[in-house]
Amino acid sequence: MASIVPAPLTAQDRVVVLTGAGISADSGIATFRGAGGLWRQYDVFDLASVAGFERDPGLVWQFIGGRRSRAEAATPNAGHLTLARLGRELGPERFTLLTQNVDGLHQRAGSEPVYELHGSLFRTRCSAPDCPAARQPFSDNRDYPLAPPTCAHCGAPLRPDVVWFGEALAADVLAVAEQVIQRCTWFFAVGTSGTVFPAAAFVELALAVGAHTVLVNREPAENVSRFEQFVEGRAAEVLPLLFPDGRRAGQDAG
Ligand code: BV8
Repeated sequence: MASIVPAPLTAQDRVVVLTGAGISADSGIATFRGAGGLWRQYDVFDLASVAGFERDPGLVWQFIGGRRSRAEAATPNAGHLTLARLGRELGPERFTLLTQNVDGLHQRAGSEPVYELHGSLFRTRCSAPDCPAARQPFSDNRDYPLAPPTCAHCGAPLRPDVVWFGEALAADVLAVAEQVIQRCTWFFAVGTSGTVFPAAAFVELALAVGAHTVLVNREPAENVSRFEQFVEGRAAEVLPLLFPDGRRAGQDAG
C-alpha cells in the first residue's frame, strides 16, 4: 500500500465521513457487491424492496435474520474505532458520521451520533403503512426462521426498519446529511461502491461547496472520478494512518 500521509486537518476544518459496507468487511461482514457480495447470491430486488417483501416475507426475514446474527457476532475493527476516536477528538460541531450500513458496528465502536441513512438491522416495525405501529419501530435482534412476525395491532407482517429500494430515506436524516455536507471542508467516503443513491451523489454536494473529497476503498468506486483523492486499501489499515491519534504526549486531543 502506497505510503499514506495523515489528512492535514486544521482546527477550522469540518469533516463529514460517509461509510458503506466495505468498512465492515474487515469485521467479516459480507459486502453487497464485489467478490462474495450478498447481492451476487440473491436478487437485490427480492430482498431489498417492498415488492420482494410482499412476495415472500419469509425469504426476507431469513436474509435479515442471518445478517443480524453475523453482525452481532462481529466486532468493530480499527476502521470503526478510528472514526469513533476522530469523532471524540473533533466533536459534533466539526465531525459527522453518515453511514449506509445497518449493522450497528459504528455505534458499538463508540461513535455517537451515527446517522443511519438506510435504517438499522436491529429495529423492527409494522409493514402496513397506515398502521400506527409502522411509525413505532422497536429494538429487535431476533431471527424469525419459521414465519415472519406479525403486528399485534393489525396482524400485518412486521418488517425490518431498513430503507429498501424505491423507499425514501428518513427526511430528518437526509436533512442532516445535506446540511453538514454543505458546511464541510473535508468529505471522506469509505468502503462504498458509489452505486446507491442519494448517498452516491453526496460527493457532488461536497464538491459544490469546495470541500476536499477523498475516497478510501479497496478498489475504484463507480464515482471515483468525482474525488480529488483516491486512497486504495482496506479501511482498517488506511484510516488509522489517515487519522493518526491526535493525542500527543502532554497534549489534549481536539
Ligand atoms: C430513494 C437496504 C427516492 C438496507 C439498500 C437517484 C436519486 C435517488 C434515487 C435513485 C437515483 N437513481 C436510482 C435511484 C433508486 C435507488 C438506487 O440508488 N438504485 C441504484 C441500484 C441505482 N435508490 C433508492 O431506491 C433509495 N431511495 O432514493 O428513494 C424516493 C423519494 C421519495 C419517495 C420515494 C422514493 C434507497 C436506497 C437504499 C437501498 N437500500 N439496502 C440493507 O439491507 O442494508 S442498498 C444497499 O446498498 C445497502 O444499504 C448498502 O449500504 C448500499 C450501498 O452499498 P455499499 O455500502 O456501497 O456496499 P457495496 O457492497 O456496494 O460496496 C462496498 C465497497 O467496499 C466495494 O467497492 C468494495 O470494493 C469495498 N471494500 C470491500 N472491502 C473493503 C472495501 N473498502 C475498504 N476496506 C475494505 N476492507
